[in-house]
Amino acid sequence: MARYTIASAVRWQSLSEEERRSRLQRPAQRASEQLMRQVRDIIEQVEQQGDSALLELTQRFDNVSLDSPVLAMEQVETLAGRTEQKVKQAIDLAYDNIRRFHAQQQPQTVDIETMPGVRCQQRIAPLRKVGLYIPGGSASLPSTVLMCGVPAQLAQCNERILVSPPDKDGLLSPAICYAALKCGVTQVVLAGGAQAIAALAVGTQSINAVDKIFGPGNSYVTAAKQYVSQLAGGPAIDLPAGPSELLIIADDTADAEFIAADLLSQAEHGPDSQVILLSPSTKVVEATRAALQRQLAELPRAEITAQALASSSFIVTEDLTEAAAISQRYAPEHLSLQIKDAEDWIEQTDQAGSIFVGHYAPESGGDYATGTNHVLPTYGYARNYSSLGLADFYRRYTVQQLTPQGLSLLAPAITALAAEEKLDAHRLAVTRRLDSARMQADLQ
Ligand code: HSO
Ligand code: ZN
Repeated sequence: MARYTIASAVRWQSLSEEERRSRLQRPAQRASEQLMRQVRDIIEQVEQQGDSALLELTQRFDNVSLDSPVLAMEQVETLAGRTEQKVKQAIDLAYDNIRRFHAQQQPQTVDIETMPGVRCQQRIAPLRKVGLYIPGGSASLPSTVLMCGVPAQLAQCNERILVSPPDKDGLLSPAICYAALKCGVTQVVLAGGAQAIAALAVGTQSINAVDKIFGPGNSYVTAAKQYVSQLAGGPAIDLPAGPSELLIIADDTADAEFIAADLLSQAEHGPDSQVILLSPSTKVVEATRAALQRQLAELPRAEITAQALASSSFIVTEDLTEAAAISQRYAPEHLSLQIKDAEDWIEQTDQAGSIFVGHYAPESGGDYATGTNHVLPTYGYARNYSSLGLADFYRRYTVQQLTPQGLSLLAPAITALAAEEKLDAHRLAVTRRLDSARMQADLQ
């Protein structure tokens, strides 16, 4: 049996501030200048040559030659029909739960009178055109189609364009096609990487430019999303994305085999995934390290997983309160609370993208089927960003309506503030109305 290096455990109290910081540091993430330059060249090429650039770049990077970057809907249907029955059923169940949970997230409209005659509304409107990026290759993820596609469908975004890199036959997996059809995707584009993001951002002969781009991707995709979101009139993007993370807090009621299984499930995403275990129980930490050693050897993706584990942390804390404070400081993408009365700890550990409560909530449950979204803030952004939800597929706008009475009630405040800011035209836009015969008549 292969032996892998599992990082050794450390006691938080024995670490200096410097060591603590380095323990909780994410691997450097800034896109290198070279990567940014490549991404910019690709985007410019797509901007100038449209579809033909897309085809050429797909040939270069994915090694497939296509006639068109668009996969015809009939083809999508044919491919979807090849989905195994049990995969279809799994997608159906996941779809239902994700739909149920997201349907309840309808953003609030507001319609009130702030003063008599002063009506203010907040209205919402679906984004018209959205792009859903679905990674391909060894990380081809039909579950991500659901996470982006279901809320787009619920919000009724008019155009929902799925882009994903083609496999070696120039196609997409049956499961991706099946999930795409369930979500009522309106167009399927065979393109990956920065070129796919470019097509969504600037449009080509056969692909419309979109208002917002969703979905995770590799460093090229992430850099391209950042780049296009800064273009004048460019699309919005969902979240700043980074490698996956899982932080587990466990006490001596936890089962080391469960903890190990969860840590591995997140570590297998890629060598740069980060997993952290915090526990006041040295016994639990050591039992988990031993379980990892055993379980890891059985995994098909053991090599990748082991690389992620080599940079993971096993930290012994004074108590659960200290563990909670460390978790808040790290702000993980996923937080798992495998402790007694776990629900009571949610508020103290709320700086996380998604929280898994108790011994029977594996992180993979949320990845696929509980109903929550798996597109989540990483890299500490759980402090200031939210998990993907229905609201992200809408925009809000406001409306105000004033009666003559309403305007006369507001007039003293508006004119005084305009005078204070020395913006005379602002003040006059009010007083010219107040002084008008028309308003005097309407006030009667
Ligand atoms: N855990 C990933 C999502 C995913 N897992 C998709 C499996 N498939 C997000 O961090
Ligand atoms: Zn996962």
